[in-house]
This record gives sequence, structure tokens and C-alpha cells, in this order.
Amino acid sequence: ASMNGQLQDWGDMAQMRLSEISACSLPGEGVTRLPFTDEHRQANKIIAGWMQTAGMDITLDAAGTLVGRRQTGGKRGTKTFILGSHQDSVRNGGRYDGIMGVVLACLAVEKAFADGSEPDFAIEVHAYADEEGVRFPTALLGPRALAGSAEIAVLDLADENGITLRSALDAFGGDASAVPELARQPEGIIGYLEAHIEQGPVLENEDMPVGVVTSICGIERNRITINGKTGHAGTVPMRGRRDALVVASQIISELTARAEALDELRATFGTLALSPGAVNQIPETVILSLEIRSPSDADRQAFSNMARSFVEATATASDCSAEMEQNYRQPAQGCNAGYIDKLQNACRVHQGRSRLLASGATHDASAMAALCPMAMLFVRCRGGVSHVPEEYASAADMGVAIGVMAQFLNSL
Ligand code: HGY
Ligand code: MN
Ligand code: MN
Repeated sequence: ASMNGQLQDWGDMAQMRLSEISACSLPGEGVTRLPFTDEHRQANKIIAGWMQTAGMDITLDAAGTLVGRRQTGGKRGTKTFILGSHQDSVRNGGRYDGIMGVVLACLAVEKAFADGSEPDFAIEVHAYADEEGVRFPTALLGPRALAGSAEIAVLDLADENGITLRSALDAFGGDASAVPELARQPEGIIGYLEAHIEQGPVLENEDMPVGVVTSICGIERNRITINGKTGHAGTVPMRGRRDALVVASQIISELTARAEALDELRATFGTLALSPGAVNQIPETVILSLEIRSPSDADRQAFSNMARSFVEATATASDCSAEMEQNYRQPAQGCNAGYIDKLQNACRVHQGRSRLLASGATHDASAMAALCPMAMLFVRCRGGVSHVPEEYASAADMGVAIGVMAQFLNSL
């Protein structure tokens, strides 16, 4: 078959594998596969088969990452290049987010060395347990453990049933007490490459199968608590009310308008809780989340500072009080310039042109950046939709991605 015909075969294999593993899910629309669950266990069995076919030995590491390792004796044998992504999904998500990066990594390794050649360094493929942070209020334990940046306190965070990350991880076959020992020596790691569905419309708008990522946005998450005064909805006059929900609505609309004026910054009020929560009582307390993302940490910080003082001033103006406390942060991460060039060259070979784009979503690669040079390859996403059952990437595009990744590996 022609080169591209051959890539189509690799893409068809990827599509078939993703269809098979999508069954490792809770019942319902789309894919729901949370970390350290039966669905995760079933998925790891299938992933282990992909890794074995790619000539790898398989271990489950202490943080619950499934690690496939292909060791060769070459002169750089002691150095390792890592590929991978996350196996978990959001609730009722798609078949591609995360797991596609694992299957493309396994097939790219197979393709890169299908001619019997062997790299002079070791190769690992990782299937990280938890990137989405849906089950536990934390994420990225696997790659952060490898980078030596895991916060051990997160092990005591619990899911909605009160099960701690520590007990779920140990019951799954990990070893929470050994997580700190997972840190890799940076000098032993060559770098990291992650393929991921774009989750946006850019590649589709430009009719391109794959694109090369320049940087991954930074993120912070805040909890805003607003305290007012409840009262009878019928007897308390409108003027002079201390209505926490009215203050929240002013904060949401004004900060959203200010974020809209900044083209690369994203501000999202994703959750809201209020009390007492009765139709005939004035809301007294509102707790809402504010997530801020930007490719520039300085811009994100400036917006965050402005938001904090705006929140306090808006509450005071209605004789309420409010505080905004940050409870999550990860810095923006640039992709390695040398790897970007290698990926661009491979894109020109396999799709005749190349496109750079920033990532507004975060990825395991953002944590791996603390350990080694990293790069990402995006695959065209139909309709730009992700985190929904309709999420889709074509076999042809995944074939191009495998060709690009195999050429990248051979260029190291
Ligand atoms: O939130 C994110 O960007 C990723 O999809 N977890
Ligand atoms: Mn996701
Ligand atoms: Mn993802």
C-alpha cells in the first residue's frame, strides 16, 4: 500500500481500538471512566495488550500510571523518551480525549520500529490514571509524581462517597506511600510527547489533520464566598436588601464582560451554590467558582488581582462581604522549540503543511514540563466539540498523527 494507504491502516487500527475500549465505561451516554474504578481496571487490561504488541514490558506504578517500557541496549540505553496521555474521561464524555493519545503512542512506537530498527534509548508509554479531576478535587497525580511535584496532601482528598484518593489508589494496586519515590531523574529523561484531540475548531476550520502545539495555558481556580442577609421575600423592601445572589450576578456579568475584552483569557463561573435556597427567602450566602485561564501567567495574575478587588468592592457596595480564595493553580507551559520544529517537519511530510496553535485545555504534558522538554500534537476534532459523546476524530487523521509521531521518534 502507498505510504498514505499504509497510514490509513494504522488509523483504522487506532479507530478500532478506541471503539473497543470505549466500552470500559459506566452505563449511559458517551464514556464515563473515572480513576481507580472497575472501568479503569478493564481499560488497563486492554491498554496492556496494546503495549505488549508494541514490544513493551508493563507495570502499574505507585501512582496508578500504567507504564509500558521498551528497553534497548543502545548507547543512550539508560535514557528514556516518554509518550502518553490519560485514560480517564469526564462524565458522559467522548471516546478520544486522553485515551487517543495512549493508543496513538503505542501504534507510533510500533510503526517507528516496524522495519526492525531499534532506537538507542528506552521508550515508555504512559496511561495516566487521572487528568480530569472529576472523581477527586485534584488531578495529574501520575505525571506530577514523576516530575517530583506531587503534593502528598492531595492523597487525603475524598470523592463524593467519602473515599480518599489514598484508599482508592491502594485498593486499585497503587501504593500511596511510595508515590514520593516515583520522581524520575531529569538527566535520565530525554523528553515527552503527547498526542491529543484538539478539543477546538482551529484544525477543522483550516482543513488540517494535525497541528503542533506551542504552549499549554495556565489555570487558576478560586472559590468566591459572598455573605449577605436573608429575610422575608414579601416584607423586606427592595431598597437596602443585602441579597448575596444579586451581588453574585453583578460580579458574574461584569467580570465576564472584562474577560471578553481580552482575547486570549478565559474566565468561567462553573459552579454556584446558595442558601437558604427557598423561593420566598432572600439569598444570604452564595459560593461560586471562578476559573481563569491564559497562555500568559502575568495576564492571568493581573486579571485575578483585579477580580479579587472587584468582588470585595461589589459586595461592600451592597453592605455584604465577600472573599475570593485561590484553591488551584498550574502555570502556563511552553512546548520545547526543538520538538516543535521536528513535529512541523514531520507534518510537512505527512500532510504537506503545518500549523502552530496554543492549547486552551490543560494536559498531562503541562505536568511533565516540570521534568523534561515536552511537545504536543493535536488531532482535528469534528465540530470542535469535546467532553461530549459526539466527540470524534477520523481514522485518516489519526493515521497522519501516527506517521508524524513515528517520524518524530526516528528523528530523536
Ligand atoms: O480542564 C481541562 O482543560 C482538561 O480537559 N481537564
Ligand atoms: Mn478532558
Ligand atoms: Mn484530555
